Amino acid sequence: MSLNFESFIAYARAKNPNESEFLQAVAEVTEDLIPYINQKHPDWIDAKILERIIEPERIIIFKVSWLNDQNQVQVNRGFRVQMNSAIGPYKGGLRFSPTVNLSILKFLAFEQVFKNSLTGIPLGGGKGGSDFDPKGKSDMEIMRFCQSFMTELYRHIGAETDVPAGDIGVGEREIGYLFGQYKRIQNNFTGVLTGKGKYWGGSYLRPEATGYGLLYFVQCVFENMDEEVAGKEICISGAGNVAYYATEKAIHLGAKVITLSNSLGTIHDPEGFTLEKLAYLKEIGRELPKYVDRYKTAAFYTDRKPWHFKCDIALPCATQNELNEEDAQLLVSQGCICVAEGANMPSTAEAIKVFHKAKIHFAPGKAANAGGVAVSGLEMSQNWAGQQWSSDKVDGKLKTIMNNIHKTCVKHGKEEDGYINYLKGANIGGFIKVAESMLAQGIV
Ligand code: NDP
Ligand code: 2IT
Repeated sequence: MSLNFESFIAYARAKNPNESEFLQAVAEVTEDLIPYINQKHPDWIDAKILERIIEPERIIIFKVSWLNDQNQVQVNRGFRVQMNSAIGPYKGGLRFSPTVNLSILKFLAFEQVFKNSLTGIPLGGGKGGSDFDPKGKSDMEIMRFCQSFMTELYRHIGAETDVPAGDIGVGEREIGYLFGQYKRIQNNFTGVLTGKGKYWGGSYLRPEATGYGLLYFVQCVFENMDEEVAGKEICISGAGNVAYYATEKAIHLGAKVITLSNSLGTIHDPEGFTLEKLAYLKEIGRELPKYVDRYKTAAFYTDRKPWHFKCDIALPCATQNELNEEDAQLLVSQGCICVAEGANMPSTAEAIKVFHKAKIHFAPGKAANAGGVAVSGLEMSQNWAGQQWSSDKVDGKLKTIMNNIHKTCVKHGKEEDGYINYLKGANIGGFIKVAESMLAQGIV
């Protein structure tokens, strides 16, 4: 007996109708896992390991009512997808965005299982959030929303059960309000959330970790081909946490970042961002058009994505499916040699096919953006030990983890002609430990 990809996807589709993002993630992973299982572990077929790994262990959906500044009642929906706890407590971010739905959170939780396994830290996978839109809300509205959200979520999480963190729309401010409410309800101070502030249990370098880790991974890719990142031109999308610190680290490494973007449009600065320009970007927040008023050599486009500009390296750092087949073709035709995902699943399945066909280096999010959750894992270790490590110590560990993830990808993804299929390497490398652990723990 052997597994068949088409039949498996038909099974997944029948079980999860209308969940296009989740099915996209399932297909992206199982396309590599099915041949691997058929060849190396046919015994895992009867154990229904794939059917089990795509089924969330638990999903919690709840009402979040809160009062806006006009004392009007607002109602949102809260979610936590507890996907897989075979190798550790559920771990993964919370996303606050009106685009949030179950399909998106299930895809994120599923990807998180493999990503967390790749870090080498014992972390299971989960994801959560709300359809709450933080844009335009006052600080007090954000606080009231977070308090109401945690008033339900607290009973489902815990330092040894499920440890949420940030994602789109959730940063240190939101983690603060969520943590304050958890502590007030439970009357204990534990590492139940990561991404905490540095004075109250947070780890140094957690804010920077995803962006910095992304560049450390890109460095490994270039070292592996006897090249270096210095002097390369980079297009980055997004202008949030991941994009910002990816740009900062790229500048540290001597590369030139020429684009950043958000839902308003794209800044193209042919002279490259500098640390001073980045500080100005922080000041203007989402108002990217203001940048070109100050820096006259730059232009702002509402109709062009970062992928429309010639570059050596592309780093999508905004959101899922932001880079499609046409964008991929444009990147390849203009000489891009490396695409590394800071965001989760930013490249469509068709775009990935273009990268693989052109044999350019494609580093999927579950490998390339794992630095964020890795430092979250280090934050948990510091909380358990009642310690706070120096920034240098955390940075050293982050570099080692990204290096190890790169090695795992090479080990499982190197093809006969020497091309490294990082996606295959990450999928198989992340899967083995989780599958073995599930089997060892019986049919649960
Ligand atoms: P932030 O909320 O800090 O920033 C998100 C950025 O992406 C904003 O500039 C936002 O623009 C832009 N963006 C979001 N949606 C869209 C869209 N539909 N079109 C154009 N721009 C968009 O989030 P993060 O930086 O934390 O997250 C970015 C990505 O990285 C996500 O995919 C997340 O899952 C992933 N990630 C995050 C990690 C972390 O530690 N934070 C770890 C690993 C992955 P605007 O403000 O206009 O909406
Ligand atoms: O997608 C991700 O890895 C994150 N948003 C970070 C998760 C975490 O628990 O730090």
